[in-house]
Amino acid sequence: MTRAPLLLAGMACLASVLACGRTPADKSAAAPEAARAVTANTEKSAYGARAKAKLIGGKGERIGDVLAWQGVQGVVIQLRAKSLPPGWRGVHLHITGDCSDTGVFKASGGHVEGEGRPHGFLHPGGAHGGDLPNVYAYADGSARADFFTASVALSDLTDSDGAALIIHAAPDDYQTQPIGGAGARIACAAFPSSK
Ligand SMILES: [Cu+2]
Repeated sequence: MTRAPLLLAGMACLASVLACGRTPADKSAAAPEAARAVTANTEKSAYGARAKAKLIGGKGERIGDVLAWQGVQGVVIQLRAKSLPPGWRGVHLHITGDCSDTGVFKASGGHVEGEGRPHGFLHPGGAHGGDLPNVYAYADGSARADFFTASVALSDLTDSDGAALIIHAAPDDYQTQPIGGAGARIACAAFPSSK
């Protein structure tokens, strides 16, 4: 995505989807009110719109899927992965939907920065619009997480250059610049451009 100003001023919400907003299953009951709310808050993303991305590992092999789903207040991002190194791993949204440089994944660019704040949920001036909480990979390499962020809209992820979800080799400490000490990029999922 580009560095356009954020559509929402709030920090990313770290609470669970159930605690923080409506679940996707509530769509039918909430739809009339949701349409008005999205107009006010996200301007260009339709409530319920979705974008799917294939998660690839360091050799280009498919190791999972990422689904981004526009809610009323922000985006739910569902990560389903396997074959990761066990332990905590940093996860961020990067600015370009390009995973073509397999195993390096620098083509995805830097973090979605939003309003130009520094990286890190625990940085006093943070955070990047693309910051997400760490994910834990179990001993079998599998990881599952549902994230919610109010710092991006789905249309930011599917803009003219797309966006990528990157999994890093180390966990994000949420403070160190510029990426929380999360190290190398070990997996990449590119959201396609919708334009
Ligand atoms: Cu990153």
